[in-house]
Formats: sequence, C-alpha cells, structure tokens
Amino acid sequence: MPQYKLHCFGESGNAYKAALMLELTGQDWQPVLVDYFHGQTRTDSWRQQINEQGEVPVLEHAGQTFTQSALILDYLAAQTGQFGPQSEEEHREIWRWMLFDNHKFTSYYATLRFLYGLKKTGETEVTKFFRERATAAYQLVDQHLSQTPFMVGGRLTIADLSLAGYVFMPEETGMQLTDFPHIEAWKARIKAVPGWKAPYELMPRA
Ligand SMILES: N[C@@H](CCC(=O)N[C@@H](CS)C(=O)NCC(=O)O)C(=O)O
Repeated sequence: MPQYKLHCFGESGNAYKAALMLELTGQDWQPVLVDYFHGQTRTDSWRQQINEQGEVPVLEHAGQTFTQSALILDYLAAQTGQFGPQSEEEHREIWRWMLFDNHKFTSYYATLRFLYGLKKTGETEVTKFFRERATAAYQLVDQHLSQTPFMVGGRLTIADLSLAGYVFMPEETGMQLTDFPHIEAWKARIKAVPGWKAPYELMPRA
C-alpha cells in the first residue's frame, strides 16, 4: 500500500506540480487516474467523496485529504523536509510566488493550452486574450529569473515546482517558450535535478 495517493491525470499541470514533488523527494506514491475529460470531477459522487471544489490534484496521506496544489506542495515540504523555506521571509516569498502562479502564470497559460492545444479551438478572441495575459506573466517571471537561478533563495523550492507545472507540457499554445530565455535556462536547471520526469512519464493520461 503506497504511502501517498495522488488523484490526477497526465494532462493536468496542476497535478504535475504535486507528482514531481513526490517523485523528486523519493516518496512511495501512486497515481489514481481521474477521468477528467468524461466529467468525473463534475459528478456529485466525486465531489462528495474526493473534493468538494471539483478539482485535481487531490493528495491522500495518513487518512487525510489535501487539495490545492500550492497547499499540497507546502504540506509535502513540511513532511519531507525538502524544497521548503529556510526562514520566515522565504516562507512568505514562496507563498507570494505560488499565489502569483495560481492566479496568473499557471491559470492563463493552462487555460490557453486547454483551448488551443487540447480542445483545438483554433485562434479566437478568447485564445488571443489568454495568450496576451499569459505572455505578460511569463515576461515577468523571465525578468525575475534573469537575476536568480531559482525563484526563491537561489535553490530549488516548491515555488519553482508550482510555476513549473505547465512549462514542460508538449502541447501547442501559439506561445514560443524560447522567447523567454531565462525561463528556458531555469527549465534546464529543473530538468537536471536527479529524478526529474516529464508529466506524461509520471502520471497516466486521461
Ligand atoms: N488552484 C488549483 C487549480 C486546480 C485545477 O484547476 N485543476 C483542474 C485540472 S488541471 C481541474 O480539476 N479543473 C476542474 C474543472 O475545470 O472542472 C490548484 O492549484 O490545485
């Protein structure tokens, strides 16, 4: 019986944040595939039994259930003693970037990728809007990474794992990540961490 169970699906970058943390910290974990594209997270039973917020990822550990990727990362950092803050100031800084990630960096890009890369809507006013917003968030993070190898404290932390949720996804978005050279260099540093795996290697696809 694995210590950790992660309700997830391969296409979910939000789930990848937690999956990569579990993998890099060497935990005994198992993915539980969620049939997202056939509406499993929208059923009453899934919401009642797994997550009332209707979202993946969901982590089960020691009889408890955790949702929201940032909170899961924070919990795992505390449990494993890895990739967490080393001071109060770092704790605040990590949360500042994880909140920015959830609100802008991940959410605009993930929505763009969902529409353009997975649902194949083609270019619409909506995809243009999300690309513009995602580009602004990526420029800001690129600028930050021009001054530091990782987001906080000069070493890999859960802030990086949060922001990295979607940057390794292969689908087309109409955004060229090579336009963000510091993000590209940061991705290479993350990839070089022992144990790193791509999203579709870590989780089954829905
Ligand atoms: N802020 C949440 C976002 C989670 C999220 O949006 N998950 C998507 C899959 S990547 C989902 O389950 N969406 C449910 C829906 O759209 O109905 C987190 O970081 O965990």
